[in-house]
Amino acid sequence: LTLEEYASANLNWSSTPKFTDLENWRLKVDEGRQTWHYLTTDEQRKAWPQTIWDKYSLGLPIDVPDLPTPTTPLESARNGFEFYRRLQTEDGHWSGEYGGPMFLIPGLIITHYITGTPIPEAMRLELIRYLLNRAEKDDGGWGIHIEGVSTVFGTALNYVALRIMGLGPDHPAMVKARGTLHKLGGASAIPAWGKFWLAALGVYDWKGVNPIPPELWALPKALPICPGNWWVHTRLVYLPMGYIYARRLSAPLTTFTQSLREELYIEPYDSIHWDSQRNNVAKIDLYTPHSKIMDVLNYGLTYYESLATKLPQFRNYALKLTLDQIKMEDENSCFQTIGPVSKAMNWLVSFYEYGRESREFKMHVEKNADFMWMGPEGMMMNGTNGSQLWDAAFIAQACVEAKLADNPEYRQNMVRLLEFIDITQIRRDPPNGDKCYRQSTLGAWPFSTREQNYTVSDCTAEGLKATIALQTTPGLPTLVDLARLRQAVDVMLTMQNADDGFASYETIRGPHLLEKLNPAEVFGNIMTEYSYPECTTAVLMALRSFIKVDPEYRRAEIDETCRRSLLYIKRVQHEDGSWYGAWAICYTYAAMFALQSLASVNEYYDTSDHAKRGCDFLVKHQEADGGWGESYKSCELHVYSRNEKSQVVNTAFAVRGLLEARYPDKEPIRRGIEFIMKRQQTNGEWLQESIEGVFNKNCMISYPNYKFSFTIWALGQYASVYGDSIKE
Ligand code: LAN
Repeated sequence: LTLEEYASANLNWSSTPKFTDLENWRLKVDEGRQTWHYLTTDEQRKAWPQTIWDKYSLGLPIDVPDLPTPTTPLESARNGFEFYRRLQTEDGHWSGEYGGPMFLIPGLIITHYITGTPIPEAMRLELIRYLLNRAEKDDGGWGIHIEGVSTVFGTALNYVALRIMGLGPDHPAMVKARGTLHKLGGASAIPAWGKFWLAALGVYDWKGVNPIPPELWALPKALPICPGNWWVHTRLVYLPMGYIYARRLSAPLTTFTQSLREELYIEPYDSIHWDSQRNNVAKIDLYTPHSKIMDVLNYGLTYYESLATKLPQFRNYALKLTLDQIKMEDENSCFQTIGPVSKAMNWLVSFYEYGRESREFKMHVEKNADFMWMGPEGMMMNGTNGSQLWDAAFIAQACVEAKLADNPEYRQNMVRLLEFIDITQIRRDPPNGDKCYRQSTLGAWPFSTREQNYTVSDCTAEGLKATIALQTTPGLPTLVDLARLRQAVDVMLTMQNADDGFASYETIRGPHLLEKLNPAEVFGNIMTEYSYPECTTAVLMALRSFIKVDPEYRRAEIDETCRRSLLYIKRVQHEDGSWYGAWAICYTYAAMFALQSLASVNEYYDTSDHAKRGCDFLVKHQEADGGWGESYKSCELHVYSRNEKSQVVNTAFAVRGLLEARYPDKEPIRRGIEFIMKRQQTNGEWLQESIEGVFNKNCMISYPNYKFSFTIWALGQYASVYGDSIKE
């Protein structure tokens, strides 16, 4: 069946349908590239047997022997790695799901529908299974991320995705979700990005969408409002959005979309006053309300829109600029784009601009696969094309700290890991870098794969640290030579901000005042880059480890950069001793980094008021069971929020922070370590607990590998400081 036929088939599965046979799924890896394949014949299955990491990812039982009960931290770390090393893929990295956000699958599926691109059958079934599994138990809706409460954004979009994939309106899950959507006021109050997708599908009127003028791309870079000065993710989402918006492109009305128009709203579609919907956002969804200036600007731009259609020359010129930018972004990222939102949108643009038979369109279809991940609950769309380099860099450093890297038994694991880090370093600058506002990439490490091709400050830093840590381990080869280490340093040295900190992908290019024009409603701090304690510490520590292997190279600049980084870390510490973490949950995560920065210049608990206050904050939040458990609410609310249960990952963060700062009382640290050891399973593994990561303050994202890398790291670090004994 085509998608159109599925969508109008109104399937009403009374019970759970049969999904796929999980034993047929295989993960293919190639230089970090991860794609899942569904085998359909016995021949294929015989030629390509299921691996243990396939089974582990799918939640199938794996046969891993029990290990002797560890009595010391290093034994525990070793057991952990005994288990974890079985999951290393043949190209040397550790794969893993990178889900969490619940607004990614809908964009992809809506684009499949609009472009008439069939969804491979196994994928369609598993996407359905995932969305059904991820529906809120009580009300059947979806939130902005897997642990959040149901919102209009999550519920309306995932409802549409399931309807497109073939669930009929009378399917019990659809009835329940629709009930929740209607209770929340219906889809008219969906946030801006939801309005965009629904309008593209033809079930929301473009009049109800605030203007997204492509003319922005004609502005000179000297103006702060030029998109070249925004945070790169925001700029690259609004790029294709502007194209689709300016041309008001919607899928043709069919009986199916007609029906959606009736299902999604609590009022008759034709009676909706679209002009009043532009600023209508459901209360439950709203995280960053529009500023007054934003409303005034939108008012002016709406007026401009009525002119733009009458003056097509300027609009067409702007569309041409937009297309050039999209083309450069597609080519520079091998059609993956920087992230999953722009991925679907750029694909949609390639359909309207070049057509289904074009190379661009076909490349986009092919690279969609890089974002799809099969987990125990079904198939999800990852937040990037994976977290390959990031996870590899952490486990490498953890293994060195826990004395696993120089263990001859693990030499093969370490060599393959180093080979992966080696090939993932980016070896060139993007062509037309200036024209498309790109940061230099030569020598940088990306978050996922080299092909994805984006510099990230702290990924470069962790990549460099991991390389040096492995290459200085006796018995391991040198694959990345000094010239390439220097290139990594060169990139980092271009990235310090005027406020002395380091941001994520680029330097801060526009004033933070631009946040007043944040149009997304559901995210905070997305308009410009910001400095972060995590990124700043990572770079600082990378530079400190670099000078040990190359003491002369650009030494004065390095020293100055480090000095200033420290000023930043101290300046952003809060009154209560805490630091806010922007990329994982939350205060425990940031404290681990910040305390490390301080320790690098011998500022410890006993010698530094900053370190002392940082430790006191951590210790104050230790739970009775010896662990730390922080909830994602910390990120949203900017106050430390307790999780229902202590978490091994937060505990590892906190313990590492205290160890860095040489907290004088061993007992809280020892109890944290004991907690991590107690949570370890008899086969060496740690089980998945609450979600670990975050972005833009309001959306959580999974880092399942942290439960291995940071636990092993903390265990190793404890042993380095106190010796390999857990005794009081
Ligand atoms: C990531 C993932 C990694 C993360 C760290 C390296 C951990 C961080 O220290 C720097 C920022 C970075 C690179 C980061 C930025 C924002 C990303 C790409 C994500 C959190 C993964 C998903 C998110 C992306 C923006 C999701 C799509 C949503 C939009 C709002 C466009």
